[in-house]
Amino acid sequence: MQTITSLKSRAVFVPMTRPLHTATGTITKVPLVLIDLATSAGAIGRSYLFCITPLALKAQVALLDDMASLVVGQPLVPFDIEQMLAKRFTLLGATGLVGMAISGIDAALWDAKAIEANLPLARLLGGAVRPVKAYNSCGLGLMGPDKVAREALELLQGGFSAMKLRLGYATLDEDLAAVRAVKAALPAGIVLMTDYNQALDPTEAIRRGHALEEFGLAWIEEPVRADDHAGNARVAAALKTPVQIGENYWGPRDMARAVAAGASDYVMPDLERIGGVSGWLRAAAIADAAALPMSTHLFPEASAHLMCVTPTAHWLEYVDWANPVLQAPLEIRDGHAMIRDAPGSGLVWDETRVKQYAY
Ligand code: SMN
Ligand code: MG
Repeated sequence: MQTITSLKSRAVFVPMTRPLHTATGTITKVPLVLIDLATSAGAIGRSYLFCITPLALKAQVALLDDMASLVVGQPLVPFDIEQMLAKRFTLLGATGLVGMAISGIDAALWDAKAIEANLPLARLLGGAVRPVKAYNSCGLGLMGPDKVAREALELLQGGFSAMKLRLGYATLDEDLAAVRAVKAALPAGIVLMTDYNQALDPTEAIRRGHALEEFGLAWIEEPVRADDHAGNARVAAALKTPVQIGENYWGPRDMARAVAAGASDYVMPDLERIGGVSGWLRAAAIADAAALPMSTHLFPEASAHLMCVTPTAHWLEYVDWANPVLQAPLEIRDGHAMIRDAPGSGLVWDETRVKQYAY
């Protein structure tokens, strides 16, 4: 039985092609923690965490370094390690940096298992490697109608036929102006998602949602506070446009509560919050049982593999944010993520760039 011989984490702060202005603030550089988990068979499993702000980088690395003591020397059995970590952190709470660390370790364990099995992660999990339908999420922040219209055209590169516009301007009129400008700039038939990043209260979300109905948006994401299941349910019931949430589910049980409350029409768990690959598989079962289309949130490299074993797979969110530190970034062709038929989840660091962007 292979064992885990080391768990190493490093912080990088990498440049972004397009800065992202969301209703919660602006991201101009990407704070990532890169995880390398080595096994006694000589495999290295990798994953990364997106810390939103560089202020969390040192703490995330320190936590992972300390958690290494729980993992090193253990057999390479993701299920057992997930159960052990869940128990250890029950009283502290497996959310925030702790939840992210657990998810990151889990994703690295599965990557190592796939590498040891000499299989792409999708195939290790019993799926086939196939093109995964993706939308372009690299930009379209709160920049006003002229800039978003220009950027929307640029986002068609790569053959994308879908993209996501951030909303949550101070007024409904500004939201409408941004949507109108993007719709006018794009060819007919391009699918447009929108994301409020929790900016509204339910009453305002219903008011704005009704005003947006004429545009035939693919979804309205996180219109209200992510943990307000009742509020999300009110909005989802009131609007014709589907409501999408999920990037802030802390594990499958949290998701199950939101689904039971009818909080959304669509779900989009986030690999680093849902509990890594193990958490994703349980989340996919919940979405399947409730017949909810399931999309991904960030982490397109590993998430593309997971979509190949997600019964209600909907849209892969494509961002290029980790590309500067990847030897072989995820390839996009005709708006689809092209998973390489190579062992693991497709993450290999470009060590020169990792040094260059070390934080
Ligand atoms: C988002 C989340 C986190 C960081 C940047 C952007 C956004 C998305 O909510 O869904 O892409
Ligand atoms: Mg979002």
